[in-house]
Amino acid sequence: MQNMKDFKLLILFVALVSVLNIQAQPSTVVTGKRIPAVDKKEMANEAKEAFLHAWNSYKTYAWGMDALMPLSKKGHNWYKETLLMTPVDAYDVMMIMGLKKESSEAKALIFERLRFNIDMDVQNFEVSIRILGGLLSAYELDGDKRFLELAKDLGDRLIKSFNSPTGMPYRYVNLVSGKTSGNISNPAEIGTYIVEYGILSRHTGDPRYYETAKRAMTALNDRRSPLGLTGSQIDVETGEWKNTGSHISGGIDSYLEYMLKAGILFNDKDMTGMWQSSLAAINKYLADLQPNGFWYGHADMNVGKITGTHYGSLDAFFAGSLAMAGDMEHAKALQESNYKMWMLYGIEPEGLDYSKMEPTWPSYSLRPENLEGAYYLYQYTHDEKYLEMGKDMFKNLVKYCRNDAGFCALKSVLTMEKDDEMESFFLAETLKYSFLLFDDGKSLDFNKVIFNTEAHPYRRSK
Ligand code: DMJ
Repeated sequence: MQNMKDFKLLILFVALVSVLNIQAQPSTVVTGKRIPAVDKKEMANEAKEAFLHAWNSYKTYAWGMDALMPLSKKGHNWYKETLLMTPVDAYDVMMIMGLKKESSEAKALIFERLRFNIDMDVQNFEVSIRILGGLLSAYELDGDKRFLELAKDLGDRLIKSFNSPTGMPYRYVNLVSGKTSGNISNPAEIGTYIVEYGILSRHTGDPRYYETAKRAMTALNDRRSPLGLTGSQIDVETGEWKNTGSHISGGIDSYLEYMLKAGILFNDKDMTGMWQSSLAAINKYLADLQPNGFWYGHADMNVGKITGTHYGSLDAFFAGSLAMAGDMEHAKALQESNYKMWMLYGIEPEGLDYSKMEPTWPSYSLRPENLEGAYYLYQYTHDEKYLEMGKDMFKNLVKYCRNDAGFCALKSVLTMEKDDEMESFFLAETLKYSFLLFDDGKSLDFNKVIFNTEAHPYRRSK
């Protein structure tokens, strides 16, 4: 952001866009009374119905496997044996939505089949945010100690990945031998553990998990450039940067999110300090005010000059983080851009060149971040505009992605051709945030929890 004058102009611009916005339905005024354009109860029910359709399809075609393939109408596993990605990721949504029958069948499946004593290499980051994260929120919401026992068993296997000369974790770890691989990693896969590991420490009384995850984040933070930016690839053995491109997108995103969230969840001043100085650098060097709105671009971590105007569905998470950090003006402006990206074709593309408003990567993977942004912004502002945004996005998602056997990712938002994929995060995150946006705190109080990057909620400490 160049200066305050620019930013004030942007706010005026954003206000004008909001007034002229023809896609979001404004509230109607009838005989002096403001009738809300969004029926929250109806929308929460639609989100719940969508969840039931996704879950019942998983049950019918992919029961016991990691994920559903909604075009082939069969399931698939990520590795040689199942880790029950979908049931574990989706369990807390069932609890939150009050789906008793579904949650008890998922719970029975988890305790009957889930085990980690399997000789296979797994991706540390994905298994941590989905499985460890899901088991821990299941434990907090349900109270059954067996969830914690499974989480501890998994945590004790994954923690071996941090056994590198720098303390930053390898990308892959064998669940039995602890053998590691994948020394060229990225900030997200190095710095997205402290929330889950901290919760594991809290419930087991063993500080080792938290300390290990924090050491890795600190090692990464110590290697930021003099401008305060991180690159996108680093060798966890030598600490040498392999790619100095900086941005807020996939590969860096949840590392930023976890500094902010760990600071709040564990009242950790070191984390808050790291987040604040990272945010200052990001706002100084990556924030990009264009005639069509406010975005974050790409720059070299050592130069700090924007050279790439790429944004995308993953970047959209940052509106929620900005709001949580109290940077409301940037948060509101960015959520306007998020919504614009979504409505450009009716569904957002994975990648967008925002200077031309042209997709650089036209697929859609059923991602949650844009709806997550609307949910966060609504929680902090109670401005109905975010309900309207959420309603438009959700309705289009159902319109273009639903089929008779679940919900499908899209090969291209230009053609709306469906793809044979329904990731577990669609249930864990996309449908959870959609439901919570309209449920208005009835099932889960936003102010009492912090979500991990896979939308698993944990209680804030007193
Ligand atoms: C999820 O697994 C998590 O939100 C992660 O941080 C990013 N990618 C997906 C959803 O898009």
